[in-house]
Amino acid sequence: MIDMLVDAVDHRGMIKRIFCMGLFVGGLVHCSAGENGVTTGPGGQGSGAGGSSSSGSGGMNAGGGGMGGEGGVLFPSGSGGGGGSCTPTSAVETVCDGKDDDCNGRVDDVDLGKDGICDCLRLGIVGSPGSNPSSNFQAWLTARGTSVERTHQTPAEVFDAALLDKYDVIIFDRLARPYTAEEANALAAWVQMRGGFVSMTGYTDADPDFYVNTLLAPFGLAYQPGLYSQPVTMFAAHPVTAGLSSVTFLGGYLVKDLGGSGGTSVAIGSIAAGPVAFAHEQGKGRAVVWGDEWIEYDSEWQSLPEIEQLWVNMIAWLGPQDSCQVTVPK
Ligand SMILES: [Ca+2]
Ligand SMILES: [Ca+2]
Ligand SMILES: [Ca+2]
Repeated sequence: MIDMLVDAVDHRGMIKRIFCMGLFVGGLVHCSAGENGVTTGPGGQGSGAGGSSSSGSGGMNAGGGGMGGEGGVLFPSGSGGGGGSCTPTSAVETVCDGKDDDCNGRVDDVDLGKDGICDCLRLGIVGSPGSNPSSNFQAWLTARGTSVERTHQTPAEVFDAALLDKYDVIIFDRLARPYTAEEANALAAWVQMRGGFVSMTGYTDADPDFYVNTLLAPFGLAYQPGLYSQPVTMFAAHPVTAGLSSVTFLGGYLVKDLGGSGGTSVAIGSIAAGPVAFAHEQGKGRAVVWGDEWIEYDSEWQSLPEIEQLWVNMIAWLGPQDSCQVTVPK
């Protein structure tokens, strides 16, 4: 908790100094009541710290900090940890620089196309594309403003912290080899810090389909042998499944929660035989394990808008929680 004094305007328009206790990490500031029981804190008059995102008296704040209440509890917009000292440098966020340019409480929330995918996101695809055409998938990601790089299409490439640090979100596609426990631990450490990944499989109904299990080991999740083909229609309520009713699943695998990861795994999508999708949280990072690869194929993009919704949902959920958080369109 941090105590501070702020200027506020009373019902007669007089500026007075009131006492506030702030929990800045959570964006919460509590101000003691003024003489008429109504107080405003930083941002409450559109002229305090937080500035451009404020909206009128009464503690309602238009920024990312949420809604303020009546009677002295305010949720200022925050400022990337600056405790209300944010100075806007632009009316809208346009620069990927680790700073909250527009002081709305979100660092690098750049999304010029308003497509729900942050333009500052650095996305890596590890492995080769599946056997069906999927060029639309990569083109779609690039068109949404993210940087997209495909890597590890050959077995010799090094998988370590230096590679992982180049990306915010990684998509595991058709892998060229199994990975070592050391490499899997590097992935787990990256997730712990802030990384997010989605894994796919189901390419050939052969051993290479299970290479990715070597990387999933620290997360306690594993693809199970036995191919299934039926649309995924059972979804748990989760940010990744919002708006979904049926998603293509052709020659994919069940996913099993083996436990023991130190994180939390939740089944978010199932077919009649069992779960085929899990959402995992560990430290400051997240993962989605999806039992099939058809969600990357052009044929599905062209015919099923829910596939696009799934990807927007996944990337938004997997992206770093301390920056690049943009609004997902419904
Ligand atoms: Ca911002
Ligand atoms: Ca910025
Ligand atoms: Ca975008």
